[in-house]
Amino acid sequence: MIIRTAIISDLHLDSNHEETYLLFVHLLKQIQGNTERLYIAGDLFEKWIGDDDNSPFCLDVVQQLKNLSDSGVSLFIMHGNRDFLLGKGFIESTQSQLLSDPAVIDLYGEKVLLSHGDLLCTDDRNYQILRRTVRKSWLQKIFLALPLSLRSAIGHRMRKQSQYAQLNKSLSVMDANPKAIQKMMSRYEADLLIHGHTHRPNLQIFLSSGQYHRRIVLSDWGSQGNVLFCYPDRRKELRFFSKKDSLG
Ligand SMILES: [Mn+2]
Repeated sequence: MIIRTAIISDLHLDSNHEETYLLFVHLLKQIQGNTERLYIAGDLFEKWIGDDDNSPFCLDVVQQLKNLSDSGVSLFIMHGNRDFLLGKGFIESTQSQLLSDPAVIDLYGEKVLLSHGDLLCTDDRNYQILRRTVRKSWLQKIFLALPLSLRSAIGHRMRKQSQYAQLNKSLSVMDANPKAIQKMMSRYEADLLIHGHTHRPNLQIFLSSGQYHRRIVLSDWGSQGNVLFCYPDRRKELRFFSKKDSLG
């Protein structure tokens, strides 16, 4: 039997996008029995306004992930910029483990740095200020104490504002900054960084302090899904797939 680890990011699951949801269900089915760990490197959801959101869609995704955990796949979740409010309730009900961002993970003896990727977009100063603000725990406590309907409305408005702000930003401002990449990798002494967020799938090899470093960027999901399979012989395989594709 093949043993491997799967890494995904930026699914942006939303009750309005059935196609992506079906790809997600397809992946979970395909990896059962042949994959020992699944890492979700942020933005599993398009939005998350609190673990008490009992909409049928949220409950269903939680159940799907719980079934995966029950089948013996270890599940690791990292916050993205859209779902950083995933909390204890979600982690407990899915039987997953919450990772810090970035997180050092051991992939078959290889030290790998996993990050959502928004921390690397340091050229977007306004975003970094917003990020620091919304991640303050006192602010999150106040937000989570509001009624769900109000949280939903606030989330919707913030999303609209962010979309509007993005219209005026150049593509390079919203990409990962090369210096920020090198800084993060040298701080954690890792020569492989895997992240998502920028929606620009990439494999980059670069020289830094006399050593080769690698960066793998996962893509976002839409009418196609994508998953990085990591094998014990250190082979990595980035697979783009549709519902018809076998991922065994
Ligand atoms: Mn993101």
